[in-house]
Amino acid sequence: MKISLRVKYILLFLLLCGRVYAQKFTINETWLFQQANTSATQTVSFPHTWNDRDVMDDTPGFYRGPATYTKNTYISADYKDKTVYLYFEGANQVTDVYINGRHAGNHKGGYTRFAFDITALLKFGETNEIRIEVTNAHDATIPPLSADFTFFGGVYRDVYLDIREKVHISPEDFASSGIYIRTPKVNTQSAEIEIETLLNNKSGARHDVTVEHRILRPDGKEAGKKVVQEALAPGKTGHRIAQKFIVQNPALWSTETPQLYRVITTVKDRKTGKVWEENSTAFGLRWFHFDVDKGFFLNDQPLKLIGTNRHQDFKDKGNALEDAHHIRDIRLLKAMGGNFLRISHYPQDPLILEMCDRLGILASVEIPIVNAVTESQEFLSNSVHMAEEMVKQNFNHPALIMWSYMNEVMLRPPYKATDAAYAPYCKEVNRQARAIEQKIRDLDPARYTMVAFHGSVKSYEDAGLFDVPMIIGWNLYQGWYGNRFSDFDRFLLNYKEKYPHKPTIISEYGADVDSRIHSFHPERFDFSVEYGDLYHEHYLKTILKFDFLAAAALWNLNDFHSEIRKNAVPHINSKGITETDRGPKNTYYLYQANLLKTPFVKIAAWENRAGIASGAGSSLQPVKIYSNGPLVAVFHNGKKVGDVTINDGTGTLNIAFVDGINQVEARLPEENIADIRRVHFTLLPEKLNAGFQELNVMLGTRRYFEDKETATVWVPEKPYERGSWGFIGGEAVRPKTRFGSLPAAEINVLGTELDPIFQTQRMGLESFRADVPPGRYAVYLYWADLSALEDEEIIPYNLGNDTLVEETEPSVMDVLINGKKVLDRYHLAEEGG
Ligand code: GCB
Ligand code: CA
Repeated sequence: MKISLRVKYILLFLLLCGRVYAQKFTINETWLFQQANTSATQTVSFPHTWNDRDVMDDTPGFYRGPATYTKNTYISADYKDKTVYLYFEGANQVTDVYINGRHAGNHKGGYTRFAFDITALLKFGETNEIRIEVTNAHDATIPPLSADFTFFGGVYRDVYLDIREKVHISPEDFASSGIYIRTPKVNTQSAEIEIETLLNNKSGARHDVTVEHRILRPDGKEAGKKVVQEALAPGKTGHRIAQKFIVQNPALWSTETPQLYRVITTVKDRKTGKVWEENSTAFGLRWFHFDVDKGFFLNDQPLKLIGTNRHQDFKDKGNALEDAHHIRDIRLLKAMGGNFLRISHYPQDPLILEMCDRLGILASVEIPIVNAVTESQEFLSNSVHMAEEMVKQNFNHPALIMWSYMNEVMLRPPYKATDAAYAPYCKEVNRQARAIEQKIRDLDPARYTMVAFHGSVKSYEDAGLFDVPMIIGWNLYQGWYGNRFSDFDRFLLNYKEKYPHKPTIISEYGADVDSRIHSFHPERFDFSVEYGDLYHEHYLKTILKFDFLAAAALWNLNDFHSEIRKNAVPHINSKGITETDRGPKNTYYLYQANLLKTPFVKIAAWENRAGIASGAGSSLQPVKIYSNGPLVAVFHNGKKVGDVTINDGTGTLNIAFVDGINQVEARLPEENIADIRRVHFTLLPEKLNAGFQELNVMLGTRRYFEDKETATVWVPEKPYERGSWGFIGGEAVRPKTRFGSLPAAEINVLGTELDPIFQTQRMGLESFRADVPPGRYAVYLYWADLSALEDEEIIPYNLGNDTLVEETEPSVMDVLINGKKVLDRYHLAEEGG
């Protein structure tokens, strides 16, 4: 049986006290699962999603509809005088629960927690049937409506039975902990702590209770204690108790010292002394503010916030992750040197903020209003409800500094700016933003609010959004979706001139990287590792230079599922600095080199390489090093080959690679740390007559491609030269977009995962010639008809960079080898699909 970390913690805590007042345990195992579109059933465990596979297959779309989970479980007679809650950490997206056939509750929204009191529906000392109905069907009344991430359906987080005494701390205030801790005044001398506790009395009798709050310092010493007496009327829920403390010489929470206080809340019967409930809540003492020109300050110290966004999915698992996956992600961010997390685009597993508290990472969290709103009161009230859940459920985290609620909400308005309906739509966006903003500020005036805009000042002026949130977040992709890197700087300076009094962060920036693709001529949309580096090198430098940018969160910590995408890795958004399985990309090392204070050195990943011989038996190849040291010593197959000077975290050195294994070692001389990487190099002879073995060439591209599974290296084309090899005639295909042409087609090539090999081609090729020595050779032709563009949905977030559909003829060709026809009028689309 799986017991999550937190359950262990809670049980341990209670066991240490020697008494059990409340039991909260997962009921994740053995649910009978059935999708509404099939009669097949399956036994599954939570976390579960029904879309882990169909979002990656070659059939467009994935199941979006209803499904049920059923479980028969024995509920002990020992619980008959208790209150039993069924508690969900999250299910996507509308959930209905039935206990023994009777409706227990409904919840809307796929990313917030919820709890139902199921006591009255249970049969104690008997087996009970729990049925959960969940649907992830599109629902115009619930955000998100559309987005660049996959809406996996299912009960994809833990579910608990939460068993309490009749008198207990309420989980019914929007499924919060029932304890709200505020720290309205904190400085180095003292801190004010206000604790608000909500009590339920679910019995038919009046109860007189004492409520004790004990504050424990990070070192475990008591820092204050107060006891109040309360009378709880029969059936009274949400009874409010407020308590104030002043703590001297507070141990401050910071990114360097993420130390946590705790409040121990004990509820006892006044007459008998029976303990109804005891609860431990972590909190931190810190203060912060945003300055329009100087950025962010924590405990009066300036602190540039640099970090990432994060999506909650993983390779082959969809969004159904184990706790250990969530924990690992925050560790990855910390190990990168990051101190900021934008929890995008929705509230995530409770462990995320818990880990931020413990590791010292400041955070923002948001509700998932993405791309657009529905112009209806119901959509707004669902959004406001979600905002209240978000705030109340995450209230006590010292790591959290910002609440957010709209992402690029003017990116895909349902109307063109010239339509009559556009102005009313803008007005409605404004009304909804103000309503949510007001709700959040009422609930929590101690934190900032933020809304993320895409790079169009005009759109957000149209919607009047500049004066709604306290902080403007910019999602900027200059040099990716269009234009050049320098337009990022120019955009920000123009904006700052126009809006000098608005605290500002970069809420997103990023470029797709397929770590199998390399290029010595990196360009926009080639998905190469090298272009990703150039992009992030430029952005990071600018971000560090502009003091008015308080924070920046790169897009994204991890590659994530976006079913509709057709890039180098179809169905995946590959702007992660780690892969979907969290293997680091070179960009991750780039950030480590720039942000880490501890000595760091890493050789760029590129294991399977090939190149044409440039001397006797070797080929001179650049090797990139990431480090925070001034100078890195580099060794090749045991011999020192040079010292690399590091600038802005990187340096490059040419090494004469030999055919076969090349061991590269990079060492920081002072620190006694080193990195070693083995490169498998295929040396291509200058003239093919000298020992030719194998050649894998991609046409119409300057990219290299590593097929990591078979350790096959693909090299880019070159024009034919006598004695060597190459193409004769034709032109590289470059699909046109509004922002210029692309180096590869955006097409999901079916039946392969090596899409980039197929996504480039040379049209009108006369021949491909290779002057090989006489012998017997195998010729493999890999091809796809890239003109066979389907009529398809425009990706809602390509920021205008969609491929323009052109009228083209399907490819039909004859293939001749050494003048002999082997294929006659071969019709690619018909033969290959
Ligand atoms: C954005 C969106 C984010 C996308 C990202 C991208 O601006 O906020 O959801 O995934 O761009 O990669 O296009
Ligand atoms: Ca494919």
